[in-house]
Amino acid sequence: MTTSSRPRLNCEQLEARENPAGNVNVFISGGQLFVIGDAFDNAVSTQQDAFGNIVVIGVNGTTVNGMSAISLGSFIPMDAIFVGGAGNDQIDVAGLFVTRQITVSGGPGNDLVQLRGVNANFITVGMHDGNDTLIGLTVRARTGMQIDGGTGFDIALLRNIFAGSFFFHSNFEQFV
Ligand SMILES: [Ca+2]
Repeated sequence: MTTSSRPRLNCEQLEARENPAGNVNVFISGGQLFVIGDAFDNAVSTQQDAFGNIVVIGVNGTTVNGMSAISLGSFIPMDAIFVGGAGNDQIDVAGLFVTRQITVSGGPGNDLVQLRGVNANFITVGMHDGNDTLIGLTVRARTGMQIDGGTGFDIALLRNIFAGSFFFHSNFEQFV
């Protein structure tokens, strides 16, 4: 773990203030957890604790369903889908366990995606357009993991990654 990129989630407040921080729409449908950003610069952290409680927290002024944070109670999602949409988004996922798949889409813009202590059968990350950063710390993809940087200059910082049967990466210009 390096310290160079890790504090970014909390240290871009000045930049974030230049644009509306927007709202992230969170809902559960058919056992799937959705965390969907809007066209602005969203910063959001989804965290699950050891008891299974899931909270979604807005960062740097981003709201979550119009509030600063929401609690979803204790449950294990079948899938979890994170979408940044347009804008320079920061998507943090910590401690999340899902039975099937975690899917993250940064969308256009310079995005930061951070996966910390997550566990899923499949993990798919698409950073899409922009100069993006993917941080993966203690990630367990029980069957496999696929990450795509998309266009732009994309950086991946991966530590303690387990991918059971496959690990595919494409369009990352730098691994640090
Ligand atoms: Ca966005």
